[in-house]
Amino acid sequence: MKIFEERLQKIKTQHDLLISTPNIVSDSSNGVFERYKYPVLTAAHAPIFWEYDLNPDTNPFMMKRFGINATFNAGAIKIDSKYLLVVRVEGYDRKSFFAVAQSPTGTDQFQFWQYPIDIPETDEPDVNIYDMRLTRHEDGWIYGLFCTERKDPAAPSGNESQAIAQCGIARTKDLKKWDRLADLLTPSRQQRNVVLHPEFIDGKYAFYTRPQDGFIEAGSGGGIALGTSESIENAEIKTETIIDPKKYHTIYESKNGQGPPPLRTELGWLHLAHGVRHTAAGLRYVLYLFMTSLDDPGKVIYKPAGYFLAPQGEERVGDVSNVVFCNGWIAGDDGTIFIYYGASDTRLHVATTSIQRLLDYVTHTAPDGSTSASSRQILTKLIDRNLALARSGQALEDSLS
Ligand code: M1P
Repeated sequence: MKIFEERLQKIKTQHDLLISTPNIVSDSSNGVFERYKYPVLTAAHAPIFWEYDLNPDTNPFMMKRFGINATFNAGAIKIDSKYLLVVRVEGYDRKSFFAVAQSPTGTDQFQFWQYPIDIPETDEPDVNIYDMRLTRHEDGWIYGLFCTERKDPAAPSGNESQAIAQCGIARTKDLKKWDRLADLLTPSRQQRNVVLHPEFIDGKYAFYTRPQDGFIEAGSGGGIALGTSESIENAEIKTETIIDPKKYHTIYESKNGQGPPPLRTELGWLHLAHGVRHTAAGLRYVLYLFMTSLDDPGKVIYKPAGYFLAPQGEERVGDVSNVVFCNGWIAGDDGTIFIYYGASDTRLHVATTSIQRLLDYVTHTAPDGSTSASSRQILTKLIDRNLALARSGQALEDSLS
């Protein structure tokens, strides 16, 4: 009894401190966004009553009975002034499920609702579900599109890794009760990172997809695609048109994927996506931005070169290191944008910025010129302009040193 009580008290004190510690800006050096000192969610944020049996008779040593390994890659939405995340929660058993975490500020004090979300199954049960994108659609529903993963029935005997990823679809009004719709049908045998566009396009539901050849490799899949479906209850895309291709010697050389649903802005649809490239140390995942036309959401009109946000410091290390991944952002009423990004498949961080800054960033950062010479020319032009300003007395001489 003594062990139980001592441990419970200690665990409770640590948990209370974790939830109540205010988050503070730790880095605003690039002028584009602010990073924060603490992750907004970690495995340690899981409620104590999820991990422990709180009955001293059945758990005298106050042991964990259901371990939470990681909390990351969250869909995001604001309802009634609450910042709500549908978080990918992964247990020690490697299975992911979804749970809602709520905050009054968007940057700290996130607490999980009592129960994880009960996502109904289709006739073909999911083995693993993850990475939900929340879309408040103009039809009045909130949709959650997520990856549903099952073992590939064609896997050769002894191959316990070969899997098929597809897009599951559920909808809700309150994030509490969810209806499951049929999985999305597309021409691709594998799909991940599917996102529902918030508005109808030509009267149809529109989806960003990521066709891929294998479970990991996008291969001939090409990049981020756009496709439409007459129905959402039995959604089927007949044609996927690549709108943002992967490309040699870029940050999205190996694969890419739409992040959260795009934001409608005065200049166009603002997209946040992840790009992946191979390195000698494995895959590196970074985030980038691009913009598509309001008149033609399939047409990219701005695309800054390179990454917008890359893993830094402790973000670089985790179960799958060198990864940042974003599937949720929230546009606040005052124009603040909260970007929730998973770090190395382990924990969840937030970055804040404003719509004005993001528009400035996408419209004034040069596009990728595809070669070293082009990058050097872009930089040389900037240096020329700055030196001319200094010579004319419009820039501080000492800013040139
Ligand atoms: O492990 C990194 C990421 O890998 C997948 O993303 P993608 O399909 O683009 O490779 C997803 O499993 C994602 O959850 C994960 O963060």
